[in-house]
Amino acid sequence: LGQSGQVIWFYGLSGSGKSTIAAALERELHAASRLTKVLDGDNVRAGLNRNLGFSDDDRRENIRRIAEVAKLFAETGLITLVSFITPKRELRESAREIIGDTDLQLVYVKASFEACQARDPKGLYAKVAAGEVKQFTGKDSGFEEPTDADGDHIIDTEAADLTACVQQARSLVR
Ligand code: GGZ
Repeated sequence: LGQSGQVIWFYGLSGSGKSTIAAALERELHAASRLTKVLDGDNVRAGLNRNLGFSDDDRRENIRRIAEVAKLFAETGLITLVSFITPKRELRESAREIIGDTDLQLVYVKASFEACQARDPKGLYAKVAAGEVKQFTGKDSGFEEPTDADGDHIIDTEAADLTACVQQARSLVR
């Protein structure tokens, strides 16, 4: 990608800890005078991708656009921290094709549906239980966990505390 940019792509269920880890890592990197950009639902689905919902086709287009934008940011030398569910292997592979294998680290932020439901940081799982959210990942829309063959990094947020999770992510920064 030129310069020294890279993309660290956190994926996993809603409430797994992706954005929390990305935000904490960004603070650490800023303290070390590194330039970063976080891409997440709050700044991409709210703007560039506001016309997209949660059908399989819309999720595919969501991820395609995010990968293209992440590539552009990384080309300018930014450490680009991406935080989206990215529920299917096919979607993760499409990001790999767009960004290129050497400049992309895929990181599965692992937490079970039950753990995410218990955390429910935004009250979304309660709405899901009440039948108010359709096509919800892990319920009526699928999530494929990586296999060993995918070679993705795994950060288990049920097994390690936030500090340890952030250090694990930090070790991926070049
Ligand atoms: C999954 C949904 C849904 C449905 C709204 N399914 O934890 P959050 O709330 O703040 O972040 C989640 C976000 C997921 O969007 P992504 O762009 O990451 O998904 S994907 O990669 O699959 O395109 C969640 C909220 O949007 N949300 N409805 N039905 N998550």
